[in-house]
Amino acid sequence: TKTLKETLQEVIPPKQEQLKRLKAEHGHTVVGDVKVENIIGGMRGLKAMLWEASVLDPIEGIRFHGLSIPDCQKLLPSSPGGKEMTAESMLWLLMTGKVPTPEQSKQLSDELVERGELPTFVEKFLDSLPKTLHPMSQLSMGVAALNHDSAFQAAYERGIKKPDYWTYTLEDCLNLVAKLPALAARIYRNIYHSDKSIAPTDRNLDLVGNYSNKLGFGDNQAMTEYLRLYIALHGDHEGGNASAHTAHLVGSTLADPYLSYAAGLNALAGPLHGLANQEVLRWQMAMQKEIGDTITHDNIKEYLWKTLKGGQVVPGYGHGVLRNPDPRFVALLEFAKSRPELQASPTIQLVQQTAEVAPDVLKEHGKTKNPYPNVDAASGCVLYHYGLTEFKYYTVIFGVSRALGAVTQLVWARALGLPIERPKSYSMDALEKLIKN
Ligand code: CMX
Repeated sequence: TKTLKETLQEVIPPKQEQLKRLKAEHGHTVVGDVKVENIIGGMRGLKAMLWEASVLDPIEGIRFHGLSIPDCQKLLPSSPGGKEMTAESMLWLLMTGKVPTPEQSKQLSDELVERGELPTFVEKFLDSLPKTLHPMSQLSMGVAALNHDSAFQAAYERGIKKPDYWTYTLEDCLNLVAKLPALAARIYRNIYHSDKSIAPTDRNLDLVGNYSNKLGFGDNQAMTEYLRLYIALHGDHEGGNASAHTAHLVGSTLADPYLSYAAGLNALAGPLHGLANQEVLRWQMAMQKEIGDTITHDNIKEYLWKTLKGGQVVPGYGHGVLRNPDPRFVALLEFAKSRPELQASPTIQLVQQTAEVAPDVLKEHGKTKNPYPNVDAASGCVLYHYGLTEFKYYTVIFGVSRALGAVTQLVWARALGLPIERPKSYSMDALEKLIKN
């Protein structure tokens, strides 16, 4: 059985050749044009990044190396005794473009478990932070601190050649993914349950099994399975989203993977991006409080209008690219539908009913280009039902997951020798001059 690194050693050379060919034969071929609206509209719609692992279709949603979410659910190995795909198998797919065998997925699990311990100084650092500091700030600081032991940074200082960059980057990336569960769980336990000790690492478990254990939910198999699905699904969402793009941009300066991903996490912590899953629960809870026990479509509609008329966005709805319900939202709700205890949950029912009403209200409101739910509309309610009720923590779980896609790109960017990112900017005066000419 080939390891992840050995598999990468096989798949990288043909891709390097492909890039060389594209550059030599088509470097000057025009594939699109730039409109003023792209420049002033956050580069929305501008196809100007290289990203191998996933493609987001506005209607169909995400595909990982061509595989849809249902394909991945069918093909990617699960953990022993479980049904949901593991984070390791998703990471393998993203990195190599290949579906791993169960043995390969298990081997990667074992390798990550070996790398999963936190340096003592990082533990002490996390323990010293105030409980009032947002969990996402703590996560980003913890990840940045891991760069103390960066293999890439040490090798760069020693002096290495460009073709060797990716192997040191891979080393850091695997260490980062491996340490994230311990880091993220320690933040949760420190802030919300500092009275009990954190479960030790179980060498027989996969990454998310250990994460669930350390969070304190290891006894709840359904919760652990939900976390596996959640973390695999949030792994990558094309290159242009704010967290992925940030990690990629910072990585292009040859800042090591820890610094690059810490930057990505800071982007994920914005309410228009990953923080929306925290915001959804906060908003749904406020709605529940206001409308009480009798939840009707009319009550929900009224609350939606109140939010919109108050000048706020409806969290969990809309998207920069998607123009249909997010298939990740669909997959997470399917999980909820498959379990009677989740079907009976008032929080989940409220989320489901909101999804039935909100699109029409948002269409009538007439602003958003996509009135349908995105992944954040559903991701928190199952966590809430199973007892992870501290919703300020939710984006941290997203952050554990999004590392899968971000590190994949860091490895590939170094393997392909991609340059430092440096787009050109215009002032408004310069744009007007350009338009007149
Ligand atoms: N509620 C109310 N208004 C919304 C809206 C929503 N859910 N979504 C978009 N709009 C508004 C925008 O604020 C914008 O208004 P202005 O013209 O006054 O600025 C208008 O509709 C057009 O926006 P758009 O082109 O449809 O959407 P964008 O690509 O600019 O933004 C997003 C996309 C996700 C930031 C936006 O839909 C939003 O704010 N949604 C709510 C927050 C959310 O759920 N974010 C999570 C996204 C997924 C993720 O990254 O995790």
